[in-house]
Amino acid sequence: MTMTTIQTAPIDGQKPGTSGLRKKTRVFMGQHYLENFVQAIFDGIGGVAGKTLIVGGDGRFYNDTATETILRMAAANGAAKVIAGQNGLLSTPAASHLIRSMKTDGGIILSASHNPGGIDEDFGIKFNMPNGGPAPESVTNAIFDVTKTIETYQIYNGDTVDLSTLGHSALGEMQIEIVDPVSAYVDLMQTLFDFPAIKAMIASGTKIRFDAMNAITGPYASAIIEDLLGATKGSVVHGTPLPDFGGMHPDPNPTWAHELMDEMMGSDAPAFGCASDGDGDRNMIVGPNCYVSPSDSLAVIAANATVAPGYAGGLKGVARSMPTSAAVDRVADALGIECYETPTGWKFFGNLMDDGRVSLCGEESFGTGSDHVREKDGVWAVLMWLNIMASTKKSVPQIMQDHWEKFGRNYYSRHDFEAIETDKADAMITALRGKLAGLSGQTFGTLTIETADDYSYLDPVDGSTSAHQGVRVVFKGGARFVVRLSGTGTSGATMRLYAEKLDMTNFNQDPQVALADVLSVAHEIIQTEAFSGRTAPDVVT
Ligand code: VG1
Ligand code: CO
Repeated sequence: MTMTTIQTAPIDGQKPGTSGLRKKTRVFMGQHYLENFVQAIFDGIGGVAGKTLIVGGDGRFYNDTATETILRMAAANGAAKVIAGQNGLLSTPAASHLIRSMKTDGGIILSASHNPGGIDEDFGIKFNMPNGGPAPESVTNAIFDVTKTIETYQIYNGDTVDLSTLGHSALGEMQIEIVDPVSAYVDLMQTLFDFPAIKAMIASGTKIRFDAMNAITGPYASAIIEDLLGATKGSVVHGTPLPDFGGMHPDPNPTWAHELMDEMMGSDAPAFGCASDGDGDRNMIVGPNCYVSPSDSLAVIAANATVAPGYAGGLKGVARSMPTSAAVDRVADALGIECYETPTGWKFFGNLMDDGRVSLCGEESFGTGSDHVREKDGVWAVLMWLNIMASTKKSVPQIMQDHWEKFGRNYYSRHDFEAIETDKADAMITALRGKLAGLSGQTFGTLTIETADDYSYLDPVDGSTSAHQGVRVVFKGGARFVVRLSGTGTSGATMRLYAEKLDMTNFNQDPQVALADVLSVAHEIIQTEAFSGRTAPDVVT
């Protein structure tokens, strides 16, 4: 047994953001960087002695080394067992499922999600609780506190670790189980969706394109969509997880999944197009010539979920992040179920799901999921859409048109201004906050401001409060814009500007045209150009 206590010292800036700690890969590769944070996780959750953990990641560069380090540190810290995905791979939703189904004490997920991967790109790590969901702020704060005082960490140096062979082994006293990353997840999906109906739809000629963006969902999508549901081989593209995602930016939005968008907007488009992100928790849905905004996707799923066997009993309630459009609120109203609004980040949905208040959750950032796990789930959303198409016998454009005719259309768009110098972005937000009190009643063209505030969330389950979760300005009639700074970036600050406007009669405008007045008032109030020098967004979704 070669268990070593290594002397270390606090490293600045190990504060988890919206979804774990994300930094440049080379930062994580720095001396003691990963080890300090892993020890802080262990200490922050009250130690891991006697506990069982799940470990896995999205396969990006450094995933394998980091997995092995975590195993060695878990062994030295007295963990009873670590269950790891083969070769260190697990999608985020699959990890969440294993944490829950194997009744473990939580898990560590290695991913920077939709951020690019590689030695010069991004890496990340987060802790998920025994419920399978991302650690809440109370826990991430405790972890951060440990990073500020850490003096030593424990690591086990004997023996080699074989991550490639399925089955049981040991590292010192700690048991290791290497599991197939895909099979348990595939079993779960079959309990939720009508596979025979989807299979029949595909057999009758419905063509699918799933762009896995060289990230983690390739093996999951091939097993489900090609092998089980019978889509032709090649329906899944970019299906092999690569350490640098083959240079792709694995963020499933129209900008980064442009190959898929080109195909779906072309003359020979498949009936259904979709993409997922680095770690498999995001999804984009596209029909022929018909991009589905994530907020609309959430609303459509809420309105139709009962077609899927796993949801046939109805939804308990729904939840959306504050910047997500109110399209789902209108569906919840019609269904007579509760709709909760939470801050950005999946960690805020966990309590609502655990408390049995909601079955379906979503974010405007291409995240949808349900209480089958405690993470958003890209492949799940794809299967839900396929189930809806198979059951309603409608195409994606028909589903959207019918939905808007019934509920109205919440025109929606997010504009991202990336890598603004941090002090400029901070000054911009500070100035904006300072203006809020005086805004209500002011008129800009045809828009009059009704309310303006800095969103603060009171968790109805545990009573905790999360303040400063985004500035929101609501106009008379319900149009609004929201501004917040990203908590997942690794260079500078990214300002996200979200705009929304409900239209009950005109459903086929370009969202950028429909929202032009809201966006222009937003920039007038924010003073974007004066503070940041930016005149146009880097990414529009
Ligand atoms: C972004 C999204 C947020 C999402 C988070 C993690 O956060 O806006 O909705 O929950 O990423 O998604 P931010 O703070 O950058 O706006 V994932 O798929 O990157 O784990
Ligand atoms: Co992700």
